[in-house]
Amino acid sequence: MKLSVYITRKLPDEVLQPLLEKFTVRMWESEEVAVPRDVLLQESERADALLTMISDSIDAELMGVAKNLKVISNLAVGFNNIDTEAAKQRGIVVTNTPDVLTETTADLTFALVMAAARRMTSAERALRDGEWTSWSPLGFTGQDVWGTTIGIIGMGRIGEAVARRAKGFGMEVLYCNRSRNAEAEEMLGALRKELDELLAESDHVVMLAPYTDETAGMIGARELALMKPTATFISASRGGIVDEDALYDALKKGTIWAAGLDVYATEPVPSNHPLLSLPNVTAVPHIGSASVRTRMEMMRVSMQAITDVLEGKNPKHRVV
Ligand code: 8YV
Repeated sequence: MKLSVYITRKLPDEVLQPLLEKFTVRMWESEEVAVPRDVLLQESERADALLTMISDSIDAELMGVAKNLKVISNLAVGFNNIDTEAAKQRGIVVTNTPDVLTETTADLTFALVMAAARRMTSAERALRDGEWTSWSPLGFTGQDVWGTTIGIIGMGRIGEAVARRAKGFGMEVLYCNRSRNAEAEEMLGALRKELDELLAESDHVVMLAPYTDETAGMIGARELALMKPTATFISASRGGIVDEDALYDALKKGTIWAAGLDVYATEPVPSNHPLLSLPNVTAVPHIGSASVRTRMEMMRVSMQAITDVLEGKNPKHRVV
């Protein structure tokens, strides 16, 4: 009997082909709506492999019913939706999709720096709403990106890719990371700082740290108050790292200049989310890795991981 794979969101037929040839593949047939919890639990009971999204909570309860489960392949580089301890205890392999999304996510992150600094969202809205009625010397003015200082919190692969872009804009690069990143220091001249120093000295603060017990809520009112009133805050890894109420207050009061957001504490975000009401927020719906090429590559990588584990091979990107 063929081994069984469950995929928690509809994926295009052409990328599924390699799995279909080898395994019995079942799939939640919606691209937009997340698989309901009861369906996920039921499907997990018989699955040898799960291909999951960050919106799926893959916890100990699920692993408890998933008696045959050998591999959880997450379609993301982040894997905070998976209880990795529970997986380890049960001998379940967990994989992710790094590398293929690095440059695409860095592009979007840098775009958010520029959009927030130059307040592109509110300028565009004014234009569309017919409010561009005359030229004024200080109309629609923002803050510069070129020649300023960027502070990157979380200097991993994506952080380095953002730093490379920043060098092209003549920026100085500061970073804060659990461990030293010698390559970023030597190749990009990045300077390692304590968090408070980085916040105080940067013109653009970019959050790229993974969501862990250590980073949850690490940016709150105290941290935002350390930033320059002309500075931008960019959230591009996981929303739960930032206290959104504190961010709202800082943006509303003008403690900081603007924010660029790709990620939120709870996703998807309702359209009446307070942060979306602010003119100095540029917000996109978690699209860091969302180029056609990259998403197709991520799917390919996550399917290859399933094939590898089910065929007894070592997958390339194993996190457990
Ligand atoms: C994913 C992400 O595209 O990789 C990550 O960790 O946040 C995004 O790149 C998204 O999570 C889809 O599952």
